[in-house]
Amino acid sequence: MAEINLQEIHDLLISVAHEAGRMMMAATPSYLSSGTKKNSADLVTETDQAVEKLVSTRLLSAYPTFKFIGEETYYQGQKLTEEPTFIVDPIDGTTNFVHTYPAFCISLGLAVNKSAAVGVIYNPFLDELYTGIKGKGSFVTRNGTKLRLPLKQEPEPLKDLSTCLVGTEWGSDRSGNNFAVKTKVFSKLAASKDDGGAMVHSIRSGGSAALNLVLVAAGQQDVFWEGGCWAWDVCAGWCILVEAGGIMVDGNPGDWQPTMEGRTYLAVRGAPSGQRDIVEEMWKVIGDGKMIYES
Ligand code: LIP
Repeated sequence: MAEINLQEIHDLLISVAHEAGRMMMAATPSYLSSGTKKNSADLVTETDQAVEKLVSTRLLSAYPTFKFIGEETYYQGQKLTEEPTFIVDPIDGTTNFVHTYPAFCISLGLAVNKSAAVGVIYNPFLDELYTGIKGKGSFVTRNGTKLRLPLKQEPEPLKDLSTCLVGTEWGSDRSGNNFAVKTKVFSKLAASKDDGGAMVHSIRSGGSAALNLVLVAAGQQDVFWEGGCWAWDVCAGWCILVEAGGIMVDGNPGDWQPTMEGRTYLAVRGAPSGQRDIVEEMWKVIGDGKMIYES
C-alpha cells in the first residue's frame, strides 16, 4: 500500500468539519421533529443524516479506496479492518444538538491498522477545533489561537481518584445490567471515603464522548469512563488523547490495550506519574460489575 499522507488527510478533515459545522448551525433541530433509534433517549435528526452524506461524499471522492464507517450508515456486522478507514460521527452529542445545549460536535477519525492515526473534532457552537496526527501532537484552535495539548505545559501528577474530575455518561440504556453497573459506579465514585467511596472532586456528564475525550486530552478533565459508545464516538478523540500524553484502556477491568470497537473505554489524562494508579483504582471501583455490549 502506498504511503498515506496523514497531514493531507488532516487538512481535508478540517475543511469538511467546518463545512459540517455550518450545516449544524443553520439547522433548527427540535425534539418534535427528531427521530429515535433504540429507544426514546437515543435521538437522530435529519441533520445527522445530511451531514454524514456530505462527509462520506467528500471523503470517499478524495480517497476512493478507503473504507468508511459512519454512525448513520453503520449496519450490524460491519467490522473495522486493517485498511485505512474513515470513522465518522456526523453529530456526536445529538441530544445536546436537539436541545441546543452547547456541547455537540462532528468527530472525524482515520484508523489505519485498526488504530487511530488522525483525529479532528469540531464544536461549531463554540467554534472549537481539536486536531491530532499520530506522532505529531494534538492541538486546540479557539478564537483563532492554536494551542498544543495538554493546555498545561507541566501537568500535575495524578494522585488518586479523590483529586480527579471525572467525566462519564448515562447513555441511552436506562434498565438492565449496564444501567445498574453505571449507577452503582457513579454512586461509588461520588460517595465519601467513610462510606467506602472514592469521593472524586465531581462527576460531569457532558453528553458527547468525543468532547469528553478532548477535555481529557486538554487536561481539563482527569478521567473519562463510558460503556456503550461506538468506534465513531472515540476514534478521533483517541488519537488526540494519545498525542496529548493520555492513555486509553478498557472501561471494564483488566485490558490495558482495548480495541476501537470494544464499546467500553477509560481515558486518563497525560501526567508525569499516577496514570496507572488511577486506572487500577477505577477498575477497583467497578469491581466485578462488568458492562456487556454487543460489538
Ligand atoms: C452519544 C455519545 C454519548 C453516549 C451516547 C451516544 P451520539 O453519541 O457521545 O457520550 O453516552 O450513548 O453514543 O448518539 O450523540 O452520536
